[in-house]
Amino acid sequence: MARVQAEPYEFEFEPATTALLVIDMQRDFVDPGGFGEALGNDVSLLRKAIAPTKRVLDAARSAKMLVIHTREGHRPDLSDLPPSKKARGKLKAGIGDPGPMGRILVRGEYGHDIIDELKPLPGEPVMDKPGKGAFYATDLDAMLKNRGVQQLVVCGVTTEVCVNSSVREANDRGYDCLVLEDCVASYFPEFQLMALRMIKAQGGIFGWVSDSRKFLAALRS
Ligand code: TIU
Repeated sequence: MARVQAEPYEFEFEPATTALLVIDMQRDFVDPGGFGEALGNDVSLLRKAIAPTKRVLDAARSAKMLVIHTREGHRPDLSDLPPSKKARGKLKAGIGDPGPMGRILVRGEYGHDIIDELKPLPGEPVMDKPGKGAFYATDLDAMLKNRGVQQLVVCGVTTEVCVNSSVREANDRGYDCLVLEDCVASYFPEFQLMALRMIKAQGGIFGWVSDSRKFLAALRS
């Protein structure tokens, strides 16, 4: 059993029944010149999560933990894109339209794929998800249950959107989530702070919060 210093209290986990979930570290959100930046966001805020997430990813692989990557995006025919999601924001170039890195958030396009720094290894599941939450319209829950996974260590972007949605979905399905605060990021510093506080408040209403250094120390000991 590994023990991580965390808030609101210590997080205990068995690496064999814990998965690392890396959420939506896609070029369109994280890389300069992508969709996120085109919307006026400062992607350097998101890029701070890359190096610590890489260290966590390497350690999880060495510990033989299950590693699952997610990508937000849609089928090329957009048949799984709700009209409400397409219309939201009244964007000139929105989901499905040509963007700086191919069609925006469309599967198979360059911008939709995971950044080079955190490239999945062969054999690591990559879950394509049409929503913000990683459980909605995916087989993530089945995949975790089939492997006996009960706990999740969570990295990725953005903290208040896809990370928070996924952690809430996981919580309702009976998983314990540990979110590593330096491995998740938001375009909005105040949302980063509050999204993490919401998870760990009220005795860990949605889960636990720690950081990469404490997680790595727990895996080493
Ligand atoms: N992955 C994810 O968080 N998708 C978003 O659209 N995030 C925003 O913060 N917009």
